[in-house]
Amino acid sequence: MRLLELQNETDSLQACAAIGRSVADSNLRGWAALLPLDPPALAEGLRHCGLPVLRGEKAALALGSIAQIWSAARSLAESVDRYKARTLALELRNRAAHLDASRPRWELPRSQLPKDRTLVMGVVNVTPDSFSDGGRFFSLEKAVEHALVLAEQGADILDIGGESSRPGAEPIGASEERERVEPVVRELARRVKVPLSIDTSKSDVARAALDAGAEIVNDVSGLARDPQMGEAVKGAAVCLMHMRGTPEQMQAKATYSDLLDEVQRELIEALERASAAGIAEERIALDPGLGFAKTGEHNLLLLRRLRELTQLGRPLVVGASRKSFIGTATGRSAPERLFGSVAASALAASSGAAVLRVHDVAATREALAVADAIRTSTA
Ligand code: PMM
Repeated sequence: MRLLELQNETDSLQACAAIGRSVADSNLRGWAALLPLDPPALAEGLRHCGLPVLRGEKAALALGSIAQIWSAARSLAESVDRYKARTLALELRNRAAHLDASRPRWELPRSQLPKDRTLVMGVVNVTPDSFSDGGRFFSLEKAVEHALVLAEQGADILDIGGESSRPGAEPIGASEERERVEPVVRELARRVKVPLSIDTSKSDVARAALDAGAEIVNDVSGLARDPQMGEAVKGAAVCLMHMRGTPEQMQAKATYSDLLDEVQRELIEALERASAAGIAEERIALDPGLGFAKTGEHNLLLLRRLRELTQLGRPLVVGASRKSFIGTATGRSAPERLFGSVAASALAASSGAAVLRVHDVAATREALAVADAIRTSTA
């Protein structure tokens, strides 16, 4: 069960297909709750609470604004006595409440992130082969110097990575990755106030970076790759990204029958791994993983319907910066994708992203100042 935003004809037809309706309606717009047919008391109850309900062979859609869906789900949760229907009604109410709420806080172990604006996570790649800036900052001095510039430009978080995760990238060993990032983290922890994040899927690297002064672990595998990772990140904050497989073979897994549904389900699995490892919910952010087991079209759809992911109740990190779908739209090579990247960041911020992971901090900060001013205007 989840909430869908039907923005256009394609969304409407897909929602009809998802419920298995033989006569598709192309004119459904606004928000809808996608409901299982079992227990029947759920769809029936929401209809009784005033929502129009469309039934299909496989599922049902209850239509309304977020506030209407929230209110109907709340009334149903209070009135229905069957356990399963009540549990689902409560879940629906919570999802609607998350969608309507201001963005949830991301609590870090030591630092306080600014509350009043969309945040910028500056990318510090200490790699010889990252797709957009590979090799440019591949030494301790260069990486630190670059990170200091990003901090000066207003980065709220610095994300340090020692292994390229571009499609097809060859993995490196934990000790090599650790040798690349640990000294950079240690030096930055001494020299900047900005909270540091380590971009790794390896528990050894995460532990070393946390010891050296990082407070966030940005795991592109969402704690799926290294079984020791949960234990390693216990005292830290985490960013759990969606992907499938490893960077080497992930693009072969970019097949979805319902992208938004599958990404949400797999992010919920990552949340469950984090919770089983004892990580407090307030310490977790989620990321749809643009470009990771996604085609260009998948990236565009995830950005267009990003708001739906806020129903999971956690802050969203989005990394669109310089990725190839921006090159497809603009015809630009990776280092020339600044304007396109800034546009994607501003749109993501207006659709619910809480943190933008970017290479170009100064330009993104300015664009987000405008996006935030528009988003929060009350006149
Ligand atoms: N993208 C890259 C690496 N790490 N982490 C998160 N959370 N989200 C992303 O989108 C993401 C990431 C690949 O980009 P890069 O090679 O330019 O760092």
